[in-house]
Amino acid sequence: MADDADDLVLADLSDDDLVAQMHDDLYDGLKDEVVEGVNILLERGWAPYDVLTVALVAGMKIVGDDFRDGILFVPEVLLSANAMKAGMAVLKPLLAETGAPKMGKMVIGTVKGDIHDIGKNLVSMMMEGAGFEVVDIGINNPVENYLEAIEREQADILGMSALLTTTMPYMKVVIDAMIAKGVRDDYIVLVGGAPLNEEFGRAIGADAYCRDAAVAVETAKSLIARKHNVMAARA
Ligand code: B1M
Repeated sequence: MADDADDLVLADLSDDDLVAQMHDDLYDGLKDEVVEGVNILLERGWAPYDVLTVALVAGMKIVGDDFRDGILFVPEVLLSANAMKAGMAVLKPLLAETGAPKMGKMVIGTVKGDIHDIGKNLVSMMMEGAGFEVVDIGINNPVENYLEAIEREQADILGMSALLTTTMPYMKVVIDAMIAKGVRDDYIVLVGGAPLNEEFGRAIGADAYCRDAAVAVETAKSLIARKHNVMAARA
């Protein structure tokens, strides 16, 4: 695949062929080529969100499937993840550039024991693009990090991400600690990550499970609006 890629002029490809090639390049962890592909699609007038979902997220899905099936291994997937991040870095300022008024503040982080951050970064980007202020506390966060950050930042929303079935129960540890501290109802708690589902979100006491970044944005908007309405009614 790499030899073919050497001869290939990405800019000469049709949109469909370019997207297919970008999926291959993402699979092969070819960071520069992925970035070049992103720039070409943008120059052709693609919306940043479409580049993100059609070229990058869909490509990463192929990587994920082959990782699951034992065709790809951690080192290869790391290269793909780095290529994905490089492509996302080009899109980040464009997605955040909507000039929308600030909607609220979210602290987001991946839970303790878990270092997956691509989905969390994508949620952060989309939330910023929708006008939210986002404070990203990174990966592998123990409960203390979350509690300290939401208080320090006076956040409206706490977002937690987990990609492993072994780390997703830690979200409940965080929510239980919020309850014990008497601050649970001061925040909207949103959770997400591939192994979660709605039932899990309900069972651990989150306000909502978000299937993807777009759902996270819509859910955050509607729950923030509801919170503002309740506060206005109380005033
Ligand atoms: Co990991 N890994 N990984 N991995 N990895 C998975 C998650 C896995 C499903 C692969 C598989 O087997 N099919 C599997 C978990 C199995 C399970 O728990 N049942 C797995 C495993 C096993 C592991 C290791 C244990 C492997 C090993 O070491 N033997 C290890 C664990 C390390 C650790 O965390 N302690 C490991 C390591 C890695 C890499 C380091 C190589 C790399 C991470 C690089 C990085 O993130 N910087 C990696 C990757 C890339 C994956 C896959 C292939 C892709 C994840 C991803 O980035 N998806 C993944 C397979 C898969 O998910 N199909 C896999 C793209 C991303 C856009 O989607 O993260 O789902 P996602 O985010 C979405 C939604 O879920 C949602 O919105 C996002 C955007 O739409 N969302 C939120 C996510 N967080 C949210 C938070 C919110 C709201 C929505 O808050 C409000």
